[in-house]
Amino acid sequence: MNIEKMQNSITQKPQEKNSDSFTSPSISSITHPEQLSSDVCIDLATNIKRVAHPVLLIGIGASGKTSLLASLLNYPAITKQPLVTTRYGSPLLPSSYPKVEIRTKDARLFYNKALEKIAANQPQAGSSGDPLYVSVHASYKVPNHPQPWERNFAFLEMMGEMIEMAPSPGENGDSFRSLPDQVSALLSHYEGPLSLIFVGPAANARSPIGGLDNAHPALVNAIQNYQRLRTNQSKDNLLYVLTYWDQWTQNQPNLFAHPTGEDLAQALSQQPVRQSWNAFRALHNCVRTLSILPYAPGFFKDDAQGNKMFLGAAGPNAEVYASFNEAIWNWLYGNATEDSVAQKRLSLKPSIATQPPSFMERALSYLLLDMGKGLFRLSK
Ligand SMILES: Nc1nc2c(ncn2[C@@H]2O[C@H](COP(=O)(O)OP(=O)(O)OP(=O)(O)O)[C@@H](O)[C@H]2O)c(=O)[nH]1
Ligand SMILES: [Mg+2]
Repeated sequence: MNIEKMQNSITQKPQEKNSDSFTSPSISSITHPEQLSSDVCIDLATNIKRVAHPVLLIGIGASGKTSLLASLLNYPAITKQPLVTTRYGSPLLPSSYPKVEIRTKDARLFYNKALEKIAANQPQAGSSGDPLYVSVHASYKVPNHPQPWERNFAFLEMMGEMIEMAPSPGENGDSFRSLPDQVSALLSHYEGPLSLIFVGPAANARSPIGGLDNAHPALVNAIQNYQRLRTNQSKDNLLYVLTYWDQWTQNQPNLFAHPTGEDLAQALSQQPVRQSWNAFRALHNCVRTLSILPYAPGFFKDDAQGNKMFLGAAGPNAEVYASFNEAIWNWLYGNATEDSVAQKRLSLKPSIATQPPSFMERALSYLLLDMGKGLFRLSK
């Protein structure tokens, strides 16, 4: 296995020259992100709607959100014929947003440095630890079309601690922290379809407050908060990403690369994963599409201190990691084309598409196997 090559691969994403570095966010900013006035919440939702399609990544600490985003952004640089190429996109924040210049700089730094930070096991987010929207301009290569299809995405980068269990029972009367204003602003005020990715670990996520047993109840709470706060959910597309798929399928390369619907159903039926999976599935009558994807961002290795080192989505399983990322880029393409003037859901790779379910499919209430390679759609 050529580890050096894989390490090189993680530095290949085109990087803008910027020598700035992050400072670690303080604990209080993680648990108390900057509050936004209702006017700023509305401005934020309106401004993002003008320039981008929002993608909300939600999951607890160490569930794999940042690794997923870093791998997704690195995918074009390490894949032979990528579906998509990216660059940093248009500014997303309204001028009324507190410390708008610093937050915009943080988001740009994230775009440029996410992968390096993951590889070095260093904290992400910005200097404050507040949730960020990272602007990513994507150019999709459309078969038989000379011009690419272009769209700006606003990816949420948030520390999972913000939605975990509150340290002392009774804080705000809740066991869990509620969603920060940066997220609830979009749920309450964004008119138009959102793409939501709920990140549920299949195995062993290391969380400051414990592993899987805490991850899934916190995710249930976040899903219920989505349900409670979201005003226009009938247009939303939701994806449950079952991360740590590599750990769950350890030593079973075929299962890792080619899971069937049954394999996936088995992984989802384990406690405590089934709690968040059931909460997610319960939204099937309310939203536009629900999908499920087993996922791993790339190759990890324990270093001498026992820390996990991310060595990139290359190496012997490169094609599998690419297929995971392609499934997500393709899903986003479908969501964003439907969201654009065309109002028609398109697919670059029909085999990994999520189309709205047909009448017959709606009559069914179990997992539909939608593709051989990763993205499974739920019937509505
Ligand atoms: N084996 C394996 N390890 C993973 C996977 N996803 C993430 N990790 C590891 O878990 C660590 C935490 O992942 P992150 O992507 O930082 O998790 P996060 O959800 O962004 O966590 P917060 O930012 O604290 O909310 C990473 O440094 C990796 O070492 C995965 O799918 N498989
Ligand atoms: Mg993170």
